[in-house]
Amino acid sequence: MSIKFRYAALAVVLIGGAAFACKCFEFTHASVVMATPTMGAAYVSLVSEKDDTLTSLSSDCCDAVELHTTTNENGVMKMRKVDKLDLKAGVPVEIMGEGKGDALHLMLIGVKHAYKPGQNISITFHFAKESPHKTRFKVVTRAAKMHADAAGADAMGGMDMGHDAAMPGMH
Ligand SMILES: [Cu+2]
Repeated sequence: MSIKFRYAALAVVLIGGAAFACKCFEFTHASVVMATPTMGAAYVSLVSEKDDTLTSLSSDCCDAVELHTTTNENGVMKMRKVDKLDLKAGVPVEIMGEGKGDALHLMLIGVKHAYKPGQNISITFHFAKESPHKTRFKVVTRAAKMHADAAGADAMGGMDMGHDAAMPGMH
């Protein structure tokens, strides 16, 4: 095989890869709340273009990233690992923690760096069909996450009167 031919073959592989790449997934509200310096929870809303299955997660940030669900067992909140999550085409999956859907979250285990609010963590999502997708999560305070959750609820149900009343500069 000549060197020229080899480069041509490589070019076909690269162009072919680009032509078949799709956007495939939409990630919104991606945030991380650190619980301790070495453990955190990540939240995101995920939509897949096609039927697929989320099979695992990975990140340089930590020893492991796991999908968890929180269940109430006789008044005791327990977290369980979820091995895979089916995604239906066009249907958003809320990995948004307690009080939303199945109370799913991504658990960051063995975090290797003391992340502060405003910094970013990249997490790669692995799927049964589509190639892996990396998305960026912003580290926020617990208060900021709760505020964002409340704002989302208000957007569906009306105005947040408490905030309007407290706003300075209104005469
Ligand atoms: Cu957890």
